Parts: sequence; structure tokens; C-alpha cells
Amino acid sequence: MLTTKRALITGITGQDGAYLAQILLEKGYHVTGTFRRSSSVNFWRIEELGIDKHPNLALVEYDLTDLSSSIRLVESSRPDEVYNLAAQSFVGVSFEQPVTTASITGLGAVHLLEAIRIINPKIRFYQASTSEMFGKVQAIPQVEDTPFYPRSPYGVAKLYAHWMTVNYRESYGIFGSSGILFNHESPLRGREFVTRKITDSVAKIVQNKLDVLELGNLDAKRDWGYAKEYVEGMWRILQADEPDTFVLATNRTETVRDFVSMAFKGAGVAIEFSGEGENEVGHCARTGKALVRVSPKFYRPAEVDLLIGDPAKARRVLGWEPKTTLEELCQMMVDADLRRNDIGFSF
Ligand code: NDP
Ligand code: GDR
Repeated sequence: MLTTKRALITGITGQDGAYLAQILLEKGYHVTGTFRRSSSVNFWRIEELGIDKHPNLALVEYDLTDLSSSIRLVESSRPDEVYNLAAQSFVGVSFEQPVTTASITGLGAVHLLEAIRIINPKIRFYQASTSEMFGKVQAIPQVEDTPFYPRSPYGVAKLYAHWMTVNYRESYGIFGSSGILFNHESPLRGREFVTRKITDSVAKIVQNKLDVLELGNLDAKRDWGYAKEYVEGMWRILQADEPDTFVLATNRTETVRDFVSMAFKGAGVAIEFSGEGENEVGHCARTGKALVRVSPKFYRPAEVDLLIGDPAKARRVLGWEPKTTLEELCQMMVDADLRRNDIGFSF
């Protein structure tokens, strides 16, 4: 049975916004998705998913940093559910633009919470919280009540938005829920993030369009899942009986180095690593050619060394669990990038 509900998604031009719009449209929702004004707005993700011209999808220009626009947006789109996915979401950039990051990623959420409080406190609100809030981890694995210790301006901004969501829940009875999502990837991931940078570069290397993949910290460990499954989790979080906070993760962690090996393997190349730190090199096992190098320009002033989340609460309360393995996810991304690079796809 299709729903007649209305949803507002901020950040529909991003990875999660595109997948979430797709699954909500499939469920019958009327979806308003926001994009930012720029000289050339890029809708490649919703185009690739084939939903850009869906009759139940309205695309609206919006900037999260503006309170009055937030009020007007919530008023005009009349949502039952708001999914706040818009953010300056790149951790590396947040060190260079801490104030912009605070304004978009932190304060932006409060603009929407205020709009909901003023216009219709019955609207359900989803905040895209992050495992980056655990930062320098205080327990392994991380769960909903593991103490936070963010390690970047992005993590700090997200923690502010997270607590404001809890605060509006407790102060005004707003159905404000927070998903603490661990890294989730897909063929729609931005190329600045490490997994997609790797799969895109691997595709270019095997097609002789790139010599070497340059990366930063290969020792960082992440809990990587498949984005399409995580946006389904966001929806479930807003269908729960009570507003709450949930961890979505796979409970498996691997290093960046492991992901590099997996991606090359997916393209038929075996890689061997030698050396340490800045001198570490990944060679083709067959030819000996250096295909991966470390460049300190990709190091961060403070690093999150290890993330691994236990999604037991989401499994118990929401019936949510990840299904796609990291090997399957990596292969899906490599295959998509091989295909795109082959046909000269322009993003
Ligand atoms: P993306 O970076 O792919 O998408 C972010 C979206 O926010 C884009 O549509 C972007 O628009 C939009 N945006 C940026 N600044 C503004 C602004 N000032 N006003 C309005 N919109 C803006 O992120 P993801 O899809 O990967 O992530 C979705 C959310 O989930 C983010 O909040 C992220 O921080 C969070 N998150 C992501 C995780 C992940 O692993 N992917 C894990 C945990 C949390 P534009 O295209 O114009 O830049
Ligand atoms: P992250 O993702 O910071 O976890 O944030 P990212 O893919 O950028 O980095 C993961 C780890 O890889 C290391 N790394 C590199 N990272 C990038 N981007 N480029 C490199 O060349 C490189 N080399 C090594 C990083 O140092 C890091 O340890 C993502 C974002 O989606 C956030 O918005 C989200 O909240 C978190 O995931 C959960």
C-alpha cells in the first residue's frame, strides 16, 4: 500500500539525498528535495538513478545557513517528515573552513528545528549524525551511549546539531531523531572521499589514464557499509514509535590499505605494499610497478584512527541490518567506475 505522506530532504544532490529520494518515491511519498544555487547545479546522481523527472519529486533551491529560507521551505513544502542531510560533509575541508562548517553543519540543523517548532511541531525530523562524533574512541565497538570525543571541526559541528536535536525532543516534544551513521559508500559517493577516490583511480590506472594513486593515512580503520541500505535505516528511524538515537554500522572495520588491495583485486590486479609511513608504496605484484604512494598532503591535523559500530539497537528496535559485504560493495564501486571511465562519463 503506497503512502500519501510528504517528505522534505535537504541535500538531494548528495549521495544519501539521492538514494533516500529514490526509496521514498518508491514508497509513494511526495518528495521535496533541496539543492544549492550555483553556476552549474549538478543533478548527476538523481539522473543516474532515473528519478530526476519523477512526477512526485519537486526540486527547490535552498541554503541551510538561512533561517528565514528554512521557515519558508518548511511552510511551502508541508512535510510530514524532514530529513536533514545537507552539510559541509568533508572532514578534511572542515579543518580549512571551520567557521563555514560550523554554520552549515552545526547551526543549519537548528534553522530547521526552529522552522518545525514554529510552523508545525508534529513534523518528524531526522538529523544525519555521524560516527565522527566518537572521534578518539572511548570504547570498542561504539554504541549509542559511548562517550563522544570529536576530532575535527566537522565532528564538533555535527555533535552540536546532534545535541540540539535531542534538546528539541526534550524541550518541545518534537519527534527529533538522530542516526549515528558510520561511513557508507556507493557508486554515488563523492570522489573526494577515500573509497570512491580509490575505486575511481583504480579504474583509471587499469585503463592507462592515471599512473599512481596518491593517498594519506593508510592505517586509518573504518566501518564501511552500503549507502542504499543506510538510507532505508533513516526512513525506519522516523517510522519508530518514539524519537530516539540509533547507530547504523556493520560491526566490521578495515584499513584504508585493505580497501586499496580489495579495489585493485576487483579490477584484476594484485597489490603488494612495502615501506613505512610516507615511504610506503603499493606495487603491482606481477610487474613491480608502483601504483600507490603516500602523500602527506592528504594527512589531517588530527585523525580518527579507528571506527567500528555495533548496530544491535537498530536491529532490535527497527529490524534494520546491513546485508552487503565490503567485498561486494567495493566490487560494485569498481565496476561502476570502470564503466564510467570507459565511456568518459562526466560528473
Ligand atoms: P554529500 O556531501 O554527498 O551531500 C551533502 C549535501 O549537502 C549536498 O547535496 C550539498 O549540496 C548539500 N549542502 C552543502 N552545503 C549546503 C548548504 N549550505 N545548504 C544546503 N545544502 C547544502 O553527503 P552524504 O550524502 O554522504 O551525507 C549525507 C549527510 O549524512 C551529511 O550530513 C553527512 O555529513 C552525513 N553523514 C554521512 C556519512 C557517510 O558516510 N556518507 C556518515 C555519517 C553522516 P551541493 O551538491 O551543492 O554541495
Ligand atoms: P571520513 O571519510 O573522514 O571518515 O568521513 P574519508 O573517506 O574522507 O576518509 C576516511 C579515512 O581515509 C583516510 N584517507 C583519506 N581520505 C581522503 N578523503 N582522501 C585521501 O587521499 C585519504 N587517504 C587516507 C582519512 O584520513 C580517513 O581516516 C566520512 C564523511 O562522509 C563524513 O561526512 C561522515 O560523517 C563520516 O564519513 C562518517
